[in-house]
Amino acid sequence: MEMQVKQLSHALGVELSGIDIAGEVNEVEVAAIRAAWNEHHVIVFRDVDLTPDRHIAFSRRFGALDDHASTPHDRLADYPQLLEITNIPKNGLPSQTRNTGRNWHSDYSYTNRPAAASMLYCTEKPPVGGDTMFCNMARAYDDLSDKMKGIVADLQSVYDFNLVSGVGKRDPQKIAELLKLNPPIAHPCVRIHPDSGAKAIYVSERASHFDGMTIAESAPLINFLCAHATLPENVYRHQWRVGDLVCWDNRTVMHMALGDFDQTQPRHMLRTTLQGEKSGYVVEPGEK
Ligand SMILES: O=C(O)CCC(=O)C(=O)O
Ligand SMILES: [Fe+2]
Repeated sequence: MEMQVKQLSHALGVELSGIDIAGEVNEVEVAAIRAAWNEHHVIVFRDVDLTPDRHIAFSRRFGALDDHASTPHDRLADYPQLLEITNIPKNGLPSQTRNTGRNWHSDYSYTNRPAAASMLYCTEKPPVGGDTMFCNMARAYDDLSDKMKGIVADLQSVYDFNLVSGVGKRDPQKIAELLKLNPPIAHPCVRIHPDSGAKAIYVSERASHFDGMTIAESAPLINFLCAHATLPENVYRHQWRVGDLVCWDNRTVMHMALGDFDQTQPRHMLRTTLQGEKSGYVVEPGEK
């Protein structure tokens, strides 16, 4: 059967069907999925029955997987390639990932190996809400004036783990460990997609400042770029169903998990992360 492509919003996102991604996927199918992914940045598969092994096997067809050593507490003990994002309490304690992803970001931007892509699978969801939003950073870049393109080309965005949403609500000892693992790091403010050559803005709500500038000097431009990128017309909002696998390209997309649901209702997701290239240099925290 041929792969079907259904557009989900104007700016980004398509639903792909006609390929059994839980089974054997051939090279032609991988190439077709990859082409749709490069073009539309977010791809959605519905009604998929994935075990951890099948999730990992399918993800590996698109590149090497991260073992999530930058966030070691959140990976599954038996499957370090799977990150667990859930509000279901663990050993009687609140889950450390119950607020994961609540501000606009690109995965692992605060590491020296920013993620190439992420593949998130929904195993349990609340009856209403728990949506995730995605915005197209390549389109946001293309829409900048030539002058602004010149300005951002010269900048390095500094990512600070302290700006990850919900840090204050996590176990302080674990946070200290994560800050040590992930000191502030500067990456080019324009990221170039290695396959498509597309340029995309690489700034998010987790960028504290631009290297060589103060926090106060940087804030107006960071705020502008984030507001510009997350305009409603540049966003796709995914309403989850159990069995959805949503894959996004972290080089061209920011995303945010909404807290728009009853937190007493379980939500459970598993994520693989495709490793990106090594990038960036460690810097001192920003000065006000
Ligand atoms: O829970 C979600 O919808 C997404 C959380 C997130 O930011 C991620 O998995 O990278
Ligand atoms: Fe994320």
